[in-house]
Amino acid sequence: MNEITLYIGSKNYSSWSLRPWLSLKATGAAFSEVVIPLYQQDTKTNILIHSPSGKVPVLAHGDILVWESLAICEYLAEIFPKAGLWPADIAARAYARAIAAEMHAGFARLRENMPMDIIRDHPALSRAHLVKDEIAHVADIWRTARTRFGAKDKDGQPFLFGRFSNADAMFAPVVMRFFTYGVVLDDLCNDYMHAIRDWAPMQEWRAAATQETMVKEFDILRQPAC
Ligand SMILES: N[C@@H](CCC(=O)N[C@@H](CS)C(=O)NCC(=O)O)C(=O)O
Repeated sequence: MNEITLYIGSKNYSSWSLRPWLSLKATGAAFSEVVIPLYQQDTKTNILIHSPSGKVPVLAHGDILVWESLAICEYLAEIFPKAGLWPADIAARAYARAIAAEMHAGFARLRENMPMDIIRDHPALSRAHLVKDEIAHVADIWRTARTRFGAKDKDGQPFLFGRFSNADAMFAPVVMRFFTYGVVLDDLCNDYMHAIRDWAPMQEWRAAATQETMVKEFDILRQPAC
Protein backbone atom coordinates (compact mmCIF):
# COMPACT_ATOMS: atom_id res chain seq x y z
CA MET A 1 0.00 0.00 0.00
CA ASN A 2 1.20 3.52 -0.77
CA GLU A 3 2.41 5.64 2.09
CA ILE A 4 -0.20 7.81 3.79
CA THR A 5 0.64 11.36 4.80
CA LEU A 6 -1.75 13.50 6.80
CA TYR A 7 -1.13 17.26 6.75
CA ILE A 8 -2.60 18.85 9.85
CA GLY A 9 -2.67 22.15 11.72
CA SER A 10 -1.32 22.90 15.20
CA LYS A 11 -2.54 20.18 17.52
CA ASN A 12 -3.65 22.61 20.18
CA TYR A 13 -6.07 24.45 17.90
CA SER A 14 -6.94 22.39 14.87
CA SER A 15 -10.11 20.54 15.74
CA TRP A 16 -10.65 19.68 12.06
CA SER A 17 -7.23 17.99 11.94
CA LEU A 18 -7.83 16.02 15.13
CA ARG A 19 -10.84 14.25 13.62
CA PRO A 20 -9.27 12.27 10.74
CA TRP A 21 -6.04 11.87 12.73
CA LEU A 22 -7.99 9.91 15.37
CA SER A 23 -9.75 7.83 12.72
CA LEU A 24 -6.40 7.06 11.12
CA LYS A 25 -5.05 6.00 14.51
CA ALA A 26 -8.10 3.76 14.97
CA THR A 27 -7.15 1.88 11.78
CA GLY A 28 -3.75 0.99 13.25
CA ALA A 29 -2.10 1.88 9.91
CA ALA A 30 1.33 3.45 9.74
CA PHE A 31 1.27 7.01 8.44
CA SER A 32 3.37 10.17 8.36
CA GLU A 33 2.07 13.44 9.68
CA VAL A 34 3.16 16.94 8.80
CA VAL A 35 2.13 19.68 11.22
CA ILE A 36 1.71 23.13 9.69
CA PRO A 37 1.61 25.69 12.51
CA LEU A 38 -1.55 27.81 12.38
CA TYR A 39 -1.80 31.57 12.91
CA GLN A 40 1.64 32.32 11.43
CA GLN A 41 2.35 34.74 8.60
CA ASP A 42 3.27 31.89 6.26
CA THR A 43 0.49 29.49 7.32
CA LYS A 44 -1.65 29.96 4.22
CA THR A 45 1.33 29.67 1.84
CA ASN A 46 2.49 26.49 3.56
CA ILE A 47 -0.96 24.92 3.51
CA LEU A 48 -1.51 25.78 -0.17
CA ILE A 49 1.58 23.77 -1.11
CA HIS A 50 -0.36 20.64 -0.12
CA SER A 51 -4.04 21.50 -0.05
CA PRO A 52 -6.17 22.76 -2.95
CA SER A 53 -8.70 24.21 -0.50
CA GLY A 54 -6.05 26.16 1.42
CA LYS A 55 -7.15 24.36 4.59
CA VAL A 56 -5.94 21.46 6.68
CA PRO A 57 -6.45 18.57 7.15
CA VAL A 58 -5.49 17.00 3.84
CA LEU A 59 -4.52 13.38 3.27
CA ALA A 60 -2.13 12.22 0.54
CA HIS A 61 -2.18 8.53 -0.38
CA GLY A 62 -0.06 7.82 -3.45
CA ASP A 63 -1.47 10.17 -6.07
CA ILE A 64 -4.82 10.43 -4.30
CA LEU A 65 -5.45 13.63 -2.37
CA VAL A 66 -8.41 13.99 -0.02
CA TRP A 67 -9.33 17.14 1.88
CA GLU A 68 -12.25 18.04 4.17
CA SER A 69 -12.17 16.18 7.48
CA LEU A 70 -15.32 14.14 6.90
CA ALA A 71 -14.29 13.15 3.35
CA ILE A 72 -10.98 11.90 4.78
CA CYS A 73 -12.84 9.86 7.42
CA GLU A 74 -15.01 8.37 4.66
CA TYR A 75 -11.95 7.54 2.59
CA LEU A 76 -10.31 5.80 5.55
CA ALA A 77 -13.45 3.74 6.12
CA GLU A 78 -13.23 2.60 2.49
CA ILE A 79 -9.56 1.68 2.40
CA PHE A 80 -9.56 0.11 5.88
CA PRO A 81 -12.89 -1.79 5.95
CA LYS A 82 -11.77 -3.98 8.86
CA ALA A 83 -11.29 -0.94 11.11
CA GLY A 84 -15.07 -0.59 11.45
CA LEU A 85 -14.98 3.18 11.16
CA TRP A 86 -18.69 3.05 10.42
CA PRO A 87 -20.86 0.68 12.50
CA ALA A 88 -21.82 -2.60 10.81
CA ASP A 89 -25.52 -2.38 11.66
CA ILE A 90 -27.43 -0.32 9.07
CA ALA A 91 -29.51 1.64 11.59
CA ALA A 92 -26.43 2.44 13.67
CA ARG A 93 -24.49 3.37 10.55
CA ALA A 94 -27.25 5.68 9.33
CA TYR A 95 -27.33 7.44 12.71
CA ALA A 96 -23.53 7.63 12.85
CA ARG A 97 -23.37 9.19 9.37
CA ALA A 98 -26.13 11.67 10.18
CA ILE A 99 -24.51 12.93 13.39
CA ALA A 100 -21.05 13.05 11.79
CA ALA A 101 -22.44 15.13 8.91
CA GLU A 102 -24.32 17.34 11.36
CA MET A 103 -21.11 17.96 13.31
CA HIS A 104 -19.24 18.76 10.11
CA ALA A 105 -21.83 21.21 8.83
CA GLY A 106 -23.38 22.57 11.99
CA PHE A 107 -22.86 23.61 15.62
CA ALA A 108 -21.46 26.92 14.36
CA ARG A 109 -22.20 28.81 17.58
CA LEU A 110 -20.52 26.16 19.69
CA ARG A 111 -17.39 26.23 17.52
CA GLU A 112 -17.32 30.01 17.46
CA ASN A 113 -17.81 30.54 21.18
CA MET A 114 -15.74 27.62 22.45
CA PRO A 115 -12.64 27.40 20.24
CA MET A 116 -10.49 24.37 20.92
CA ASP A 117 -7.54 25.15 23.17
CA ILE A 118 -6.49 21.77 24.49
CA ILE A 119 -3.60 22.87 26.69
CA ARG A 120 -5.43 25.45 28.80
CA ASP A 121 -8.53 25.24 31.00
CA HIS A 122 -10.91 28.20 30.70
CA PRO A 123 -13.89 27.45 32.96
CA ALA A 124 -14.11 31.10 33.99
CA LEU A 125 -14.10 32.25 30.38
CA SER A 126 -16.76 29.79 29.40
CA ARG A 127 -19.35 31.15 27.01
CA ALA A 128 -21.29 27.91 27.27
CA HIS A 129 -24.36 29.87 28.42
CA LEU A 130 -24.52 31.39 24.91
CA VAL A 131 -24.71 27.97 23.30
CA LYS A 132 -26.90 26.08 25.77
CA ASP A 133 -29.19 24.72 23.06
CA GLU A 134 -26.33 23.32 20.99
CA ILE A 135 -24.71 21.76 24.07
CA ALA A 136 -28.04 20.15 24.98
CA HIS A 137 -28.35 18.82 21.45
CA VAL A 138 -24.84 17.31 21.55
CA ALA A 139 -25.69 15.64 24.88
CA ASP A 140 -28.92 14.31 23.39
CA ILE A 141 -27.02 12.83 20.41
CA TRP A 142 -24.51 11.15 22.73
CA ARG A 143 -27.26 9.73 24.97
CA THR A 144 -29.21 8.39 22.01
CA ALA A 145 -26.17 6.78 20.39
CA ARG A 146 -24.94 5.22 23.62
CA THR A 147 -28.30 3.86 24.76
CA ARG A 148 -29.62 2.70 21.36
CA PHE A 149 -26.36 1.35 19.95
CA GLY A 150 -23.20 1.66 22.07
CA ALA A 151 -24.51 -0.03 25.18
CA LYS A 152 -25.29 -3.14 23.10
CA ASP A 153 -21.69 -3.55 21.94
CA LYS A 154 -20.68 -7.16 22.59
CA ASP A 155 -17.19 -6.12 23.70
CA GLY A 156 -18.52 -3.43 26.01
CA GLN A 157 -16.48 -0.68 24.38
CA PRO A 158 -17.31 2.83 25.65
CA PHE A 159 -17.71 4.83 22.43
CA LEU A 160 -20.91 6.09 20.79
CA PHE A 161 -21.49 2.85 18.88
CA GLY A 162 -19.25 0.65 21.03
CA ARG A 163 -16.08 0.44 18.97
CA PHE A 164 -14.42 3.77 18.04
CA SER A 165 -16.02 5.14 14.86
CA ASN A 166 -15.84 8.16 12.59
CA ALA A 167 -18.71 9.62 14.62
CA ASP A 168 -16.51 9.61 17.74
CA ALA A 169 -13.74 11.25 15.73
CA MET A 170 -16.10 14.03 14.67
CA PHE A 171 -17.21 14.68 18.27
CA ALA A 172 -13.82 14.28 19.99
CA PRO A 173 -12.90 17.99 19.73
CA VAL A 174 -16.27 18.84 21.31
CA VAL A 175 -15.39 16.56 24.22
CA MET A 176 -12.09 18.38 24.67
CA ARG A 177 -13.88 21.74 24.58
CA PHE A 178 -16.40 20.61 27.19
CA PHE A 179 -13.53 19.64 29.50
CA THR A 180 -11.52 22.84 29.11
CA TYR A 181 -14.58 25.12 29.37
CA GLY A 182 -15.99 23.21 32.35
CA VAL A 183 -19.25 22.03 30.76
CA VAL A 184 -20.88 19.58 33.19
CA LEU A 185 -23.26 16.94 31.81
CA ASP A 186 -25.03 13.85 33.15
CA ASP A 187 -23.21 10.63 34.12
CA LEU A 188 -23.72 8.92 30.77
CA CYS A 189 -22.22 11.86 28.84
CA ASN A 190 -19.52 12.26 31.46
CA ASP A 191 -18.47 8.61 31.07
CA TYR A 192 -18.34 9.07 27.30
CA MET A 193 -16.23 12.23 27.63
CA HIS A 194 -13.74 10.40 29.82
CA ALA A 195 -13.60 7.48 27.40
CA ILE A 196 -12.58 9.86 24.61
CA ARG A 197 -10.11 11.87 26.68
CA ASP A 198 -8.50 8.74 28.12
CA TRP A 199 -8.20 6.91 24.80
CA ALA A 200 -4.47 6.45 24.08
CA PRO A 201 -4.46 8.27 20.70
CA MET A 202 -6.27 11.24 22.26
CA GLN A 203 -3.68 11.36 25.03
CA GLU A 204 -0.90 11.17 22.44
CA TRP A 205 -2.39 14.15 20.55
CA ARG A 206 -2.85 16.10 23.77
CA ALA A 207 0.75 15.44 24.87
CA ALA A 208 2.00 16.68 21.50
CA ALA A 209 -0.17 19.81 21.81
CA THR A 210 1.53 20.66 25.10
CA GLN A 211 4.92 20.54 23.35
CA GLU A 212 4.01 23.00 20.61
CA THR A 213 6.00 26.19 20.70
CA MET A 214 3.99 28.36 18.31
CA VAL A 215 1.21 29.05 20.78
CA LYS A 216 -0.79 32.18 20.26
CA GLU A 217 -2.04 34.53 22.91
CA PHE A 218 -5.47 33.14 23.65
CA ASP A 219 -8.30 35.56 23.08
CA ILE A 220 -11.64 33.82 23.17
CA LEU A 221 -13.40 36.72 21.50
CA ARG A 222 -11.00 36.92 18.57
CA GLN A 223 -10.05 33.28 18.15
CA PRO A 224 -11.28 32.21 14.71
CA ALA A 225 -13.32 29.01 14.82
CA CYS A 226 -11.04 26.14 13.91
N1 LIG B 1 -14.42 22.15 6.50
C1 LIG B 1 -13.00 21.93 6.67
C2 LIG B 1 -12.48 22.98 7.66
C3 LIG B 1 -10.96 23.03 7.67
C4 LIG B 1 -10.41 24.25 8.41
O1 LIG B 1 -11.11 25.25 8.67
N2 LIG B 1 -9.13 24.15 8.76
C5 LIG B 1 -8.42 25.24 9.43
C6 LIG B 1 -7.59 24.70 10.58
S1 LIG B 1 -8.61 24.00 11.85
C7 LIG B 1 -7.43 25.87 8.48
O2 LIG B 1 -6.89 25.21 7.61
N3 LIG B 1 -7.12 27.15 8.68
C8 LIG B 1 -6.08 27.82 7.98
C9 LIG B 1 -6.55 28.91 7.09
O3 LIG B 1 -7.77 29.05 6.85
O4 LIG B 1 -5.68 29.68 6.63
C10 LIG B 1 -12.75 20.49 7.14
O5 LIG B 1 -13.70 19.86 7.62
O6 LIG B 1 -11.64 19.97 6.97
